[in-house]
Amino acid sequence: MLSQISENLQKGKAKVVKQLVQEAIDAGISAQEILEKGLIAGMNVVGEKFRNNEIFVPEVLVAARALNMGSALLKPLLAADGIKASGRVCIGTVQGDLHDIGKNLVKMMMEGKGLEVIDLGTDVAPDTFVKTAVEQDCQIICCSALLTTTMPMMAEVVKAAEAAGIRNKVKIMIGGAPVSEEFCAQIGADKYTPDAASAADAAVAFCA
Ligand code: B1M
Repeated sequence: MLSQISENLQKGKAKVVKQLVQEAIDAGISAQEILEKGLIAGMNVVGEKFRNNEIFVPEVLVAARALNMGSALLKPLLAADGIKASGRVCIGTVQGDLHDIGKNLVKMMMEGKGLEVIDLGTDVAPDTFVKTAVEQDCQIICCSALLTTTMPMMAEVVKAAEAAGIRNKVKIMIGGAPVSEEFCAQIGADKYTPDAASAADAAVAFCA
């Protein structure tokens, strides 16, 4: 069932994906397993084909739409499964970068753990992250980047937090396909996590 979800997602068959996700839920498969082994597994194949020029932007977008339709069904279940935690987080994709699929998954997993998540969307300027953290009293700023050319904006977020005098009050978490542990240390951010589930766990630990 999970591989059928993955295959149909790759073909962009959003309605079929939605139906299969519902069937998987009804069959008692956990929301996290459906997300990781069905939807994200399918999107990873799409990413690989896009990289190899086997498919192009329109195919990627229909696959992304199928992922979103499937994950919408999982959202309330992830929330119900989650260990409740209290904390407020702001999240966004950094300036110059419009990729939001991974960021939305991180948001969903964090909400599933009971965190309040302020979604700043994509193409978010460093000052917007910092202004939001100050005004909304966020414990964590979460930055996502998918392009090697936009990763340096994460360093700008760290600098903006320092300049605003909030660096010791707010944790800065980073992630996205090109980001790494080494890069995190290099720019002075607090935590790199490779996937949405570990990002949510780390955020809960910071807020505890
Ligand atoms: Co873009 N794109 N794209 N793209 N795209 C990549 C990233 C690329 C690797 C494809 C390739 O191989 N050529 C490449 C980047 C190369 C590089 O920088 N070295 C690339 C490029 C070049 C571009 C454009 C420049 C293409 C062009 O126009 N010529 C352009 C840039 C636009 C812009 O941003 N300014 C572009 C556009 C697009 C689309 C619009 C078509 C679409 C985005 C749709 C959308 O997001 N709404 C798109 C997509 C879908 C991709 C690929 C195929 C898939 C990305 C994705 O959603 N993956 C991608 C290829 C690839 O990754 N193999 C590619 C699935 C998602 C679940 O994974 O986002 O990594 P990911 O998130 C994971 C983890 O990384 C982590 O959790 C998630 C789930 O576990 N995570 C975090 C993410 N954020 C986190 C934050 C955290 C912690 C964990 O803490 C805060």
